[in-house]
Amino acid sequence: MSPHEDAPSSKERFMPPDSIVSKAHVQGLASYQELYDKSINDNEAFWTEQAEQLHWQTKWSSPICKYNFNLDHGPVHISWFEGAETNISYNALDRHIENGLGDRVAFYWEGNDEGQERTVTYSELKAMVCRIANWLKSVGVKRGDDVSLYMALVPELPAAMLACARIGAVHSVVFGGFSAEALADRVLDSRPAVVITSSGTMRGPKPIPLKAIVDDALNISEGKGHSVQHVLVLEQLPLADVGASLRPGRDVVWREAVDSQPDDCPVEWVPAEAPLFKLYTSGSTGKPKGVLHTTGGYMLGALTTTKLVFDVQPTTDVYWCTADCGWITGHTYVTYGPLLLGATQVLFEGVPTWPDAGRCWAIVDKYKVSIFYTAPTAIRALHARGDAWVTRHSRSSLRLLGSVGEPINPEAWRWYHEVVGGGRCPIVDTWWQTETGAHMITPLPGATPLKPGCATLPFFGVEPAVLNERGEELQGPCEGILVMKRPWPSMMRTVAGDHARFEQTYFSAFRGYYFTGDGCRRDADGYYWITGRVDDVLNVSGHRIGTAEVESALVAHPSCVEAAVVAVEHPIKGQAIYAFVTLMTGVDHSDDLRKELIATVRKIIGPFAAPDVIHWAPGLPKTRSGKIMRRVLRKIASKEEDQLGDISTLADPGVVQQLVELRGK
Ligand code: 6R9
Repeated sequence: MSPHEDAPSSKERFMPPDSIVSKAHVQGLASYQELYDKSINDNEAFWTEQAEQLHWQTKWSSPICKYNFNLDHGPVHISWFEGAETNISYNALDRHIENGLGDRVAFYWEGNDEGQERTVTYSELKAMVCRIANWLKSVGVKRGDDVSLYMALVPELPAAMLACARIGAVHSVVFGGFSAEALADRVLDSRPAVVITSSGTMRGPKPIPLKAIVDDALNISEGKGHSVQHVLVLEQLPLADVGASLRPGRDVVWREAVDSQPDDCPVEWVPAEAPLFKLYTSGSTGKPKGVLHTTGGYMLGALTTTKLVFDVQPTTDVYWCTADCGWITGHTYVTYGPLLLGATQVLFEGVPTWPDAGRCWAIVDKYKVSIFYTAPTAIRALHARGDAWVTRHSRSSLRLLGSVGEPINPEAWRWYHEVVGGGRCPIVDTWWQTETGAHMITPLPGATPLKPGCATLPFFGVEPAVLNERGEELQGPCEGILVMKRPWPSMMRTVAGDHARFEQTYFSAFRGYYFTGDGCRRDADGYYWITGRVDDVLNVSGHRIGTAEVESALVAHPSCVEAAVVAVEHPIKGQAIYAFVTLMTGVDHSDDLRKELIATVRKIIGPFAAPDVIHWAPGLPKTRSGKIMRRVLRKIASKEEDQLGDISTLADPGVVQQLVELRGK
């Protein structure tokens, strides 16, 4: 038995409320189990039935899925719906309009500043998508060509993604917070002829000069041998205000180039396995890899998970996912899933703390948001500002909450549940990855009893296994490495341009399995608790401890708002635990507090997990998507900050110097 088996959190249960169960697509655990068993025992029948919800111009041939996961048997390959033709833009737009839903709101857009708002219906969105698609065609973009997008979260961004998909082009969205160098790397890898961007925008109080960054990136790319032919610029802020200029012959403004295009553009019927998009993501080594997703399977994964995990009722729900389209969450749960379902959603360009920490809840009340999906890092940041920012808003429209991106510590979970959700909204803690394309391990709101901090059970058709380091499958309650035994429709197909890297990263460590890179614990109820990346597993005196578990224990202390744990070498224990701790606003650090924090970890996990060092951290080094960069923390902890390597992807590189100064304090 794992030493953490009797952690208090594992005894807590939150049953699905009757009000949710009675309307849910999947009602009760027994229904989930029955459907899950069917999805595993007759995978073909299950996915065939689900796929009937979508439009296929040509049907697939049997079997629905062909694959090889085992490198010993030849190259790894995965294909779904061979022989079928479809188009995801048709399924997300035309299909609903043909069903009479053209006047339904697709987006309530809320800008960075209060008072900036737009409403876009499905018909209007389709017209916008067609105009962009016609412009793309006018500059020569064809099926299979790459297009890079570097924009803020305005309706034109998902519209541009759908425009690419409409004509069979492959989009590659780069988050509008990446630097010119990072953008150049991605442009050099996918070599697009066209880049779509905007002049610039505001993020909180800060102007972001997107076009100027694109210019810098394209200069770098040109110097390295790739010239982009066309840059389309949405004039969000006047060009002059953000120091942007247009390069004649290459750059055109949206108003002139796109607005005059026809409102209709026929869809290109593409094979189910036609590439839909590339999305660059970092691994533990090397430069970011272009995760490649294809059309048919991804479309089905996005649709079924959005429908069943968020239990979206398109006629009554208003759905809001706070992710940017620059991340996989924004691809699947902003652009594709909700539109495939015909849902109405909020698109928010700003940040949760601008102009104040109540912004999210003001938006929830304004649009009567019923489903809200965000990341633990945002939840902790809002928690730190205190309850009053939440409780001054009604939030009575909320019925379901979601979490994604990292393990959510039970303390943050409980705050989200009790304070944000008023105790009445289930939380779907969705575990998945850029590579998986869609939710993999997640509760279903009308079916799964919840345990705070637990991603619970596999989604339909997903067959996880837990391995030990020798690659043996563990049975029953256990702790080990999370792998997948079979493909699911929305899984990545390759690393763009580097299939060997795909095989090496995901299929070489354990033959016959997809390796997730995450560790997990399976409890006696068969629930999966993600313990964090296996590269972050600590081994203290022979005890395996997930960084996330220690972090979660630290955050359980009322003064601690965020914690990040790394291992440092220890002569006797092998590794010692070194914890960076961020305190609630207004709390001062002291030796007594240090002792209390250590005592909290001893109490929640056990004495062996007590941190040897507590390092006060006013902020933590994070990527722009909010993931803590433990690599940087490890260097600071081991006094090797002279060997930090590349920290250009940090959201705030200044945090490093602050941490060095606080060492030993
Ligand atoms: C969707 C997304 C993937 C990694 C993944 C894991 C962590 C994501 C999680 C979670 C615990 C959850 N992760 N969701 N860990 N519980 N609910 O975030 O994709 O950016 O590729 O990150 O994030 O470690 O392996 P991506």
